[in-house]
Amino acid sequence: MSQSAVAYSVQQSVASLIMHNPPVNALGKAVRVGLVEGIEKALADDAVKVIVITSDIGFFSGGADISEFSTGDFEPNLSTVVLHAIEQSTKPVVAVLPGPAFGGGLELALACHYRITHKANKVGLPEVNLGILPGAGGTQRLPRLVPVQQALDMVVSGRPQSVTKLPSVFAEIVDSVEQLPAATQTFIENLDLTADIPRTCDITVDSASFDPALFEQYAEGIKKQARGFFAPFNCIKAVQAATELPFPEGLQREGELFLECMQTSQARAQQHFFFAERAAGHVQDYDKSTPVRDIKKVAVIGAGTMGGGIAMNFANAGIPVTMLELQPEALEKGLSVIRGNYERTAKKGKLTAEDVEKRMSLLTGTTSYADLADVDLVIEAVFEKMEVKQAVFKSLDEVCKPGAILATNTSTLDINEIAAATSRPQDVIGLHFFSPANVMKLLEIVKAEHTAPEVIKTCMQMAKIIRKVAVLVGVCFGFVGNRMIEAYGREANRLMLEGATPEQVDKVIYKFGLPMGPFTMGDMAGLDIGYFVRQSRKAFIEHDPSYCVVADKLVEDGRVGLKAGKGVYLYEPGNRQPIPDESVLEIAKQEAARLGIEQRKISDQEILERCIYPLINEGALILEEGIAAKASDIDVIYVYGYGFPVYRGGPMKFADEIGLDKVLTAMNKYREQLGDYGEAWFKPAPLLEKLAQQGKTFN
Ligand code: T1G
Repeated sequence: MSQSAVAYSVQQSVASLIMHNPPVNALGKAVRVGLVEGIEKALADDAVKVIVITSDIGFFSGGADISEFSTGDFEPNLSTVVLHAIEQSTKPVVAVLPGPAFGGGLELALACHYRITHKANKVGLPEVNLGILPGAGGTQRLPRLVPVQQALDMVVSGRPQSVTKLPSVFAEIVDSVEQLPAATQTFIENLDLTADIPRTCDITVDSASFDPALFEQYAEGIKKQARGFFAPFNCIKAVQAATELPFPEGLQREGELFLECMQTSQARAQQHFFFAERAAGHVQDYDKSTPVRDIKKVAVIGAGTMGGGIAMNFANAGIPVTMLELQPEALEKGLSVIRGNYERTAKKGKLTAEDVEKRMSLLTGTTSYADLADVDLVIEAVFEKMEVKQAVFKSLDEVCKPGAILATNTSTLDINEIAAATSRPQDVIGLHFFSPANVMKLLEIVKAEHTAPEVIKTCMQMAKIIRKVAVLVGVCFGFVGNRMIEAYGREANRLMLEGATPEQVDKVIYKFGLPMGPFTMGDMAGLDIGYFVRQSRKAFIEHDPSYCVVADKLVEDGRVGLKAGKGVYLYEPGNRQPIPDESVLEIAKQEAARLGIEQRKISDQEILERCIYPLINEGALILEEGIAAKASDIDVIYVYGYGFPVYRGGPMKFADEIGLDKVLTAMNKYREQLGDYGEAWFKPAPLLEKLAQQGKTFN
């Protein structure tokens, strides 16, 4: 078996170990065994003078096999056995990288004595994104080959680097991958086989090459963006060890720090999320034989905030977009807002002036539906009112060519009803972008009752082209993300009635790891959004007289949030810093008295449980109804769409980690404790009850 993972051949005194473990040459057991066997064979063969390690697939290697982490097949001996055998080889070992080397893949290359690649290639140490750190010598060898600061940046950020930024790592960087075989041959021919073999482990980091305070300053510098994470700080300690300890002890220290990370719930959560993200793209609604429609021309209906952001995604991907607005001035405004967005990005150096012009040239405006006759995909982003959307779809149905995909960006309305306004419901789908649409990576793709499989498949693939993370969901109010957030917002408002302050609730949720608490988020988004949704949802909430009563009063008093300078909090002009406002607590107190709710001091733990567990419970109901195909899809939606901390894996993974029995017990406790309100909103989902009783998990 190991042979098929690493092919061995000898030609003109060169032994080649060619990794072949598609799709990314993950360094699973078969590859590790194959590499060791290959090295042993080459060392035992007197005819062999030089050893080459390379790959015959697109990647050099995507690193350790992450799926082994949860199966227990992962042996940390990649470093101590495999890479040690390579580095200590008495014959020179040359790594030839035809493609990217990440994680253990780059560590494998660093353990070789020479490295050759081509200038379009990228390498990286992304382990920190899995809640761990490079555990096969990467934190010890990289600082011996590049400046310590650059090593820190690579290890702590996990970001891939162009090889051209790492000249000291490579013996040769050729212009193109096609030149690699000849360049390798020439390199080997010119190799002085009598010279000492250059082993990275023999290099000592020059302590004068960096400020001793670097590591402490670095840890201080990442405090904000790495808030709540564990691994980034262990990454810094591991690189620091490379500058303070001899190689063997440094490797030992790296191993300790690696295992410390591997044992955390954060590592389990982030490794879960790695696969969850990819699993979202595996849907049962189509297969390899399902055709895909060409998307060469797109139209967006509505040039407002959402329409403009949506249009930018396609222009960024080089796809021409026609924006339709019936009012010429609204159209002009929409296009100028887009130009302004691009120019602001250019000012930050992320776009050139010609990039801006190229993107703008792809955007055209029209006030006439007739101009949409030949587009392949239309995305409607008009006012969130069913009659308005149905009128738009009726017009689209009349002008668009057969086979054009008609998508709505609605965030809550019933897409089956919108589809019914056309003669082609099979071509109607939901593409729910999150605001700001040109920034947020999440795209909820909503399949309606009659949506054709090829329309779903086309949209799932188009999402990748516009660099979105797509999750396929079903039709219900709010689909997945917004339906679950309703329970979360309801609880936050109810807790305020019961005596918690908005800042206490926000602080608890911020500490849990979300970017901001529910009240700060509501003020930023605008309290009027929730207000109008509640107006359209009277049947759903009328049995609960306390439902967001304070928020409703604030909106009716014109306090719609940051944009009005006052919402739940007050805001100084031009300043987004929320300022607590006693008068809001007074309103809560009066409303509580009117509703017969006794105010009390509420613990942080109760606040956390009452905001997060109903969110999880709603997720269980969504799974039961088949609105989401799998729990990990809900996790992807919450991490990418709502900033749920990735080191908790998403709401459903978080529930798995603390135990569904704990969630169920708490749901029943509040159901009991909160009387009619508890009876209305804390009824455990049958799926939660069943899995908890069976000792199972959502994922
Ligand atoms: N292990 C197992 N499976 C992997 C994998 C890996 N390292 N990398 C990718 N896959 C699977 C992936 O799940 C998907 O499967 C398919 O390959 C294609 O992936 C000791 C301990 C390499 C940039 O973190 O970043 O080394 O969904 O869709 O867009 O220090 O995959 O088709 O069934 O992402 O071309 C460190 C993780 C590991 C890199 C390719 N390495 N991978 O992107 O394809 S820990 C990483 C990626 C480690 C050592 C430590 C990307 C990619 P399926 P894909 P892609």
